[in-house]
Amino acid sequence: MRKIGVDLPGDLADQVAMVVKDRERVMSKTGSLSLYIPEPIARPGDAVDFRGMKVPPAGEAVRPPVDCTAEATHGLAHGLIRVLDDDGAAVGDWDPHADEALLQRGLRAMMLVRAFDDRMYRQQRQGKTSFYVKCTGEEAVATAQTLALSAEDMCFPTYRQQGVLITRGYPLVEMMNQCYSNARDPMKGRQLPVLYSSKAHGFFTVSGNLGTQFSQAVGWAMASAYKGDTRLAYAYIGDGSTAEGDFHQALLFASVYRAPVILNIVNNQWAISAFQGIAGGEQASFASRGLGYGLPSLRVDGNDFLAVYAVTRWAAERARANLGATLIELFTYRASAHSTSDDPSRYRPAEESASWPLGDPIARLKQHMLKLGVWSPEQHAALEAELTEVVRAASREAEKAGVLGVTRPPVEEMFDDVYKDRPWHLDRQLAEVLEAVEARAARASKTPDA
Ligand SMILES: Cc1ncc(C[n+]2csc(CCOP(=O)(O)OP(=O)(O)O)c2C)c(N)n1
Repeated sequence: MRKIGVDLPGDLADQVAMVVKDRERVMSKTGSLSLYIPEPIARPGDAVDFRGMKVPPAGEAVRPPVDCTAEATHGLAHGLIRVLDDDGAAVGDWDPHADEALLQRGLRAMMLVRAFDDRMYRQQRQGKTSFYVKCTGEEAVATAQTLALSAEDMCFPTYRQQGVLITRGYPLVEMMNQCYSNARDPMKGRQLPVLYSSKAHGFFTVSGNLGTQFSQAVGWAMASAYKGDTRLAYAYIGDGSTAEGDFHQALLFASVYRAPVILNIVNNQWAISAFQGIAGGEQASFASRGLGYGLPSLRVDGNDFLAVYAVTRWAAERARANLGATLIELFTYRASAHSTSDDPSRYRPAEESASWPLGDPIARLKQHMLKLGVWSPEQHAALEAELTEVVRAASREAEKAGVLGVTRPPVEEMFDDVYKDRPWHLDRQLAEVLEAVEARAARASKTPDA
């Protein structure tokens, strides 16, 4: 490998060597300039082989003091913080020593999210909602992080963090009313089904425009500090969405003003059909992007509930001590389709999800609890049955207010909650809408029965 004048740590040197080798390969083939187009390791029909993926042993990562520099997190940004080992034991510096109550809450929250997702996915297939997004395989991300933070902290989620709302106790019936676009839809028909919002639960309105969450969270966190408040912000972005400019602007502001914010990249390997390499994940870890902005940056096994919980506590402690922002990459796998509109069998092997080397977050926490002797297979089966019933009951309740196309929010509420005082032009539009509705009803009443 060509010498570049500085001694790089092992991982980074490997990555640089890979890029240089690749360039040499391309040049030798053609003799002229060409572009490199990243390709995933396997496509439908190919054998799945994750042997090339580096998975350091659990417990290996060192936990630095919270007042460390960004440079001190170099190894953590390129490595992988793991607590749960293959036998389900919690090991190493990052073990948060969770008590039994926390383990129970975590497992319940993750299982409830999965039960909710499974039912809503089926409801979409039955035509009761137009659209749904699951977070299967990623349940530890939103639940562990929310349990690690205060209920007062402000979340800026994407559409895949329904686990935040569920962990904070937002009623499942309300989520379903929105998904069903029925007469009790709390968003009154002005949002897509899964783009929830709840001020009371510190859950900022989910935006369909990717990447906005990061800059909004940093601005909110700066305002919190400016006002002398105690609340911090936490935000989410997908691996694909880190390619948006908002990501970089947010990191810069967060770093310069030491905003009390936790910036989370959920690297679930796929951005619909584009694999993470298209957003630059082959060249360097997503977490390592924070280092260039002077932000302490951590890369964590996103399917390890305890590791996710521990890194979030670390980042929160930093933020609350006015030490500034932390960038966290949650390394995970999107086990389900991107959404109900997607068909992953068109772009990745069907077995890829089951072959993910870091397993399933629910199975891993369950294994840990069984090992500790605080859980049993019977309790697990009973909880699964209980949560299925909780979700079914909520669904029955929501369906009383109708499902997609059967009822809808009252049209006269269409312009509410947009401005504090409704401006004249919206008053006029409302009058026109009501007139049109009345005219249609009058026409319908005059139509003779067929
Ligand atoms: C600004 C913008 N560009 C494109 C889209 C279309 N889009 C919706 S989801 C998605 C993929 C996002 O992938 P990622 O950020 O990795 O998050 P994930 O869905 O995997 O959680 C795209 C391209 C959008 N909604 N907004």
